Amino acid sequence: AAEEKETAEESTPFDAPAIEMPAPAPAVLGFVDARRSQSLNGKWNFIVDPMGVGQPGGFFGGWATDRVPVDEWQVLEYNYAGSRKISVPGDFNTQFEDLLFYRDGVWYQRWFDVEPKPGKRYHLWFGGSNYTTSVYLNGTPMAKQVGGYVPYSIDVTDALKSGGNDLVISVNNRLEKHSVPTPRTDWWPYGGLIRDVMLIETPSAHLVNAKVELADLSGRVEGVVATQGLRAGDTVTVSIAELDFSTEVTVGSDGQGQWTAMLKPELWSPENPKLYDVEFATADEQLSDRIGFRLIEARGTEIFLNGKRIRFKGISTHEEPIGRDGAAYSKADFEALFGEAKALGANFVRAAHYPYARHAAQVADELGLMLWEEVPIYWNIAWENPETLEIAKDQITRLVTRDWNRASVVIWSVANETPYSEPRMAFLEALINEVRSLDDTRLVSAALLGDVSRELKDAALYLAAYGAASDEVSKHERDIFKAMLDKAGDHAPAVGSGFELVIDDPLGELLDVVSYNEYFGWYYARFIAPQLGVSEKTVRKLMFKFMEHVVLSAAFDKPMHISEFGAGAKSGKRGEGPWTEEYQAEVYRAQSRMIMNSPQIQGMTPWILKDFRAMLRTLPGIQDYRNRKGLIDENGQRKQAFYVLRDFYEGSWANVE
Ligand code: GCB
Repeated sequence: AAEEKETAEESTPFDAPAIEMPAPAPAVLGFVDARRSQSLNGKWNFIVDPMGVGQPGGFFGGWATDRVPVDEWQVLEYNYAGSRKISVPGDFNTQFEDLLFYRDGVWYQRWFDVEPKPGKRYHLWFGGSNYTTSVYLNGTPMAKQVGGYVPYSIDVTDALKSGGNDLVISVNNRLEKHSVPTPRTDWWPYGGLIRDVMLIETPSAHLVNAKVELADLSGRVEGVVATQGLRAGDTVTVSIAELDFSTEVTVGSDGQGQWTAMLKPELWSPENPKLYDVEFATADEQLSDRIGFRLIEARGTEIFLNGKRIRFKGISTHEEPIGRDGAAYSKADFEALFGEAKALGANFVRAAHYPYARHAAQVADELGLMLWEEVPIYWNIAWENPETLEIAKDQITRLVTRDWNRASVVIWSVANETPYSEPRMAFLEALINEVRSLDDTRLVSAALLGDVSRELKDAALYLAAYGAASDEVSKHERDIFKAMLDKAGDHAPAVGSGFELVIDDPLGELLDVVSYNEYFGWYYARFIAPQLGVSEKTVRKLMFKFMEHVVLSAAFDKPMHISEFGAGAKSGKRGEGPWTEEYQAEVYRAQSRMIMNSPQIQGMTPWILKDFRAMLRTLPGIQDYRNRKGLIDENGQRKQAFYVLRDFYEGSWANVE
């Protein structure tokens, strides 16, 4: 029923009846790259359905099977074979010019051959599809997944035919007020089968997933296995040949088992991204993964990796490759993207604002980049809608259980820029509890917004003090500043005294790292200028001086991270003022000074590595539907600020203390 609501605005006499669609398997299937599988990537048939008439059972016949008319007399108003072809993986928005701005229903169809073997189970596995996906196999409705960006699988053993199988998938990337995220975001939620699709074969008794983690610095390693079809008392052998280690884990009646051992592995770090081949074997199968061991901790206001104090020298990203429009989906895509982060001198990447393809964390593991992973709880969500909370929990559960063996992942972020309210606190607390119950070995954070209007009011007065003392502003503006200071009386700040900005969002209490997005040098000037009644140019110039005296801190005895700052620049645009490379570089210089003044800050991930698709960025000639805050443009051309940040990471910010 929900499917119909999402695809048809109002009901007509021709609507399809509601179909009950089961949900995909609740547990994420681990180790997919090590399993026996058949790739279903490649060219699929593709129909755009802006009217939402493909639902099976309706007047228009339904498009859940690949039908062809028996003769010229039979009327069927759709045809897969004659429709256009689309590449999977790959979003549909960027594969066809007419679909760039499309946010609605589409249908994918392909045939595949299989000879199912007795005693095996077959799982259709999706790396992620955006946003509402319904899967039909040989005409049978199999499952519906709501929410993009996370992996899911469907046991299709009973619906498979020997020989040719007709696979039809409807995907709708329309977002609603209650979806996660909501329709308005500063990125483009690319629609369709954006990631790998596989048919995975497992023994009927099989390993579903497993977790392996370093418990403490003595070198103790702990693990959990989750199986299906095994009987209580059956065993899973976990071995790491390089450490001469092997153990038999006995599973209980719930199919789960635990183990612990003193392994003293060589630890993973950005300098030495050591990974071990870890093997999991049952009587019927053998799976393996490359796993690293490391310990991440927050103590007081500091962060420690493997017991050593560190700083996150980071950069934010979106899931977009360099030099190609659309969603990134391959190892090569992430090697190129994260390779630029390495070239920047970064040891950390914030994978904003939603779960990326599984390759992202694999590549980060190999390159030695610490990773921040996030779910799309962005701006305002329907905090009080229980369905919304379910979707959010599904996102974070699937993300965590997919990547909990990736040493690179050190932070789970549950939200970005969510304004304070009681329902928001309850929602995020539920989510944080969910994360901690699944994985208590990583840090939990959220990018906070702060109390911007209060901050800007305080900052305006401070800027007035600078303006009153400056001979670079007009006499008229100086008079405005002086009048303002007179009015403030004793509250008027002295030039050069520290401007203290304290982040006290109560959510900070629930987090391990208090992260803050701030836009000094970019948005803030635009809001302060009209408040003061002076030109934006004046405010922007004063702002750079003012920023040297800003001290950021959090009202909690916890490490602080600047999860965003940035400024827009059109690649190659030179000169003075906003949108030039020089201006963006100046913002980065001023931000570096500000961060050096703020001892609680242990990490930063400026916004953002690469220019990215954002349909709310329309300015012609400059933005053209891209956010231009990248340090490189969409083709990989580096801007001046890239080098400013690299110098900072290799210089003043290089070492702790
Ligand atoms: C933010 C958001 C990010 C935007 C960025 C911007 O605070 O978290 O998604 O893209 O600002 O450029 O405005």
